[in-house]
Amino acid sequence: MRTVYTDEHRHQDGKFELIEGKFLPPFEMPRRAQIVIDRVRAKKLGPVTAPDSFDLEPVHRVHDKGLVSFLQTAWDEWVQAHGCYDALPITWHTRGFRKKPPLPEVIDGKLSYYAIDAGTPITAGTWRAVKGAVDVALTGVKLVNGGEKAAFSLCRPPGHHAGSDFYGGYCFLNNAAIAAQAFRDLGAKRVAVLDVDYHHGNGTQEIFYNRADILTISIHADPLQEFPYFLGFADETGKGKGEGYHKNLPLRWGAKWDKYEEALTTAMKALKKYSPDVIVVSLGLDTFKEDPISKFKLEHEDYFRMGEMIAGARKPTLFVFEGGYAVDALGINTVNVLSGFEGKR
Ligand code: OKP
Ligand code: ZN
Repeated sequence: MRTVYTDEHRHQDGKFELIEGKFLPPFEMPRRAQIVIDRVRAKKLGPVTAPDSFDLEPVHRVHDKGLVSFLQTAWDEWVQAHGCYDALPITWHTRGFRKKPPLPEVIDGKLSYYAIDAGTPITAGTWRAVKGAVDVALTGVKLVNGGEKAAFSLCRPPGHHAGSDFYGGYCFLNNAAIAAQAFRDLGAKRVAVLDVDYHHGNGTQEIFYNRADILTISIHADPLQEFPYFLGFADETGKGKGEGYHKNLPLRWGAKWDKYEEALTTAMKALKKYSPDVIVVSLGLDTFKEDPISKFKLEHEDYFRMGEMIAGARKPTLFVFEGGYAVDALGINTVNVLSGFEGKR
């Protein structure tokens, strides 16, 4: 299959994230995408194409205009206030505050308003990288919509934690959600998003929660144990018209392939029953046993099987890259899924 890729992602290169009480170099680093594109080329998965440049209309179909323009100007506002340091919030809009507060006038307040964590630095190049990732996703849509059986959008930074009007969890704009909506706008009647990242795809869930035209399914670590903690439980099944069109399959820490396969089998059953015109896969590889921030135990070979199972739906499929932080193994695991999908081991 074809891979869509651009070096623009390198402009998201934060100095620090706040994790476990320490300021550490971000786990979400440029080398992640580099190692994956290197492996795609080494294994001759297929041609690698640069993305087209799209305007922001498909972004505004899923994201609040305020969030989008904030992401474009936040760095300049921050530098003016504080100088050249990564922009991170330290206050959040939580219980006990006004339900719908006005947007603060100052940059610190805006960060607190839009961010969900202190692990997602806004830097000088963030917008450039984020726009590149969206272009990569939308170019993948164009390929699959044009008749390719499958494509791989090698997006970085990832997207599935970003919701209609919030960002965080290393994500700024939701590449997979933008892609899913774009498929709808190009004429697909039903779209399914399958999220296999270790973390719950809370942004994707929120964006499509009351819609029946986009089925969303996420397999992830139990939110009682893992980020993002406050969404992703099994009893969240959609709302209004969307009732029955969202599925969460949380697994406990330590899950190996046996547990994972059960969940993926359940997901694939629901997906086949829905019979979408196209599938978007939020492809995170942080379920790997050596991932430094995650606690599932998948092995290299399990990713072939994952790809084969997804191929079992026999639908046009767009893979959108998400997480995965065991960087040395990331190329192998990613390409294993894609090769498995193509029936090659
Ligand atoms: C982004 B994606 C570690 C906390 C980590 C955020 C993780 C974001 C993951 N216990 N903080 O879903 O791979
Ligand atoms: Zn993740």
